[in-house]
Amino acid sequence: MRIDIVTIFPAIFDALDISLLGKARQNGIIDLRVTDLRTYTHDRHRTVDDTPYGGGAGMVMKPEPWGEALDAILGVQDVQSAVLDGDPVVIFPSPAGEVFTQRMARHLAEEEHLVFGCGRYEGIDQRVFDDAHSRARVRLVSLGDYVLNGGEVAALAMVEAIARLIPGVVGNPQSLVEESHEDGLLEYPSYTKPPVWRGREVPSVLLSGNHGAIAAWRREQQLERTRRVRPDLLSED
Ligand code: JDE
Repeated sequence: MRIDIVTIFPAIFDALDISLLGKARQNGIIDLRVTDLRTYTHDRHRTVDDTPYGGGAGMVMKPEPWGEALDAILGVQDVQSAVLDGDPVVIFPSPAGEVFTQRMARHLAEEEHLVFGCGRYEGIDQRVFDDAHSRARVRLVSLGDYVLNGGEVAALAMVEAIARLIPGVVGNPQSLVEESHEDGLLEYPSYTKPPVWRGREVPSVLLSGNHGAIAAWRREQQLERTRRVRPDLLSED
């Protein structure tokens, strides 16, 4: 999979050089490229923002550097050709977007080419999204109902959630199906040695060797935990 990231803070994505994702890049499973938006400015101060039309607090990201950056990544479209299924998906992390889920991560992990556009300030000139729509499948995607200073940290989270689902990135594929959200429930509590630690015992069923009883206990723990902290997950289908 190819992943492009456009940002004014490329150093934030140095985090993707390490651990499992770093290995996947070395192995050629993921072709990840980070573009500094300021590469596509042409003034002495490398300006990427300006005051909002209509007034208001804060600054808005100018359209021109975004247009040039996306032209370089997506290519310039030859007239009014339709946007197709196999076209790149451009994701703008934004509190105004649809909420990112494990289901969305699974779908995006099947794509050939993802582009993350990381906005700063109070957002990006709306025409950048409208223009990108003519060449790519564009989605505004939110991590949740809170505001970050920029899309970078949200993009990092989404890249990690998506990339680990690509075959070969996570060593043991079984670990992908046995985790929170893959079956719509939260994880059961886990224990390892020693059997008693600071007077706290591992639940005896886990030491019983009775695999049926262990599976039933874990399922009950998942249901109880989900009911208690995330009842919304049980009422959805
Ligand atoms: C992503 N969940 C939250 C923030 C923004 C007022 C203040 C800030 C692309 O446009 C953006 C992006 C971001 C950064 O992302 C998040 C986020 N998932 O905060 C703003 C808009 N209005 C705009």
